Amino acid sequence: MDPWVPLAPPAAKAHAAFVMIHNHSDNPKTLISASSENYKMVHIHQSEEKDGVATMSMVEQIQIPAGGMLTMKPGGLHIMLMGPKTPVNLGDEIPVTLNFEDGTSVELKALVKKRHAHTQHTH
Ligand SMILES: [Cu+2]
Repeated sequence: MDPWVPLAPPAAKAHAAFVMIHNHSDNPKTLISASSENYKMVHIHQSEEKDGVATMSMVEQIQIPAGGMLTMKPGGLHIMLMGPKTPVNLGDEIPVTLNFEDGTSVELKALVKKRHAHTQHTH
């Protein structure tokens, strides 16, 4: 639901994508990877603050309980899109595929929007 990418400076070598994932099934679902044809590499990252310093670490997999929801947001879990193959502009829809452990996948179109000034994400 509501996938989006904050607009980054044109020279940015990576973009973050945020999405809310609802698990409507009766079984837990495990997100294991993400991909995009528009980027060279895609990782799932977790941002956190340690001793006042923002850091990001790679997430191997994330389980979403049956009937549960996973919320990605600035400063937390995000999809890291690295190495854009084409320029990214406001209003673009970036194709992102989420892959789950059970072999299913979900295709998203992440809308490029302006971010709020207070949610900085730097690399
Ligand atoms: Cu990241």
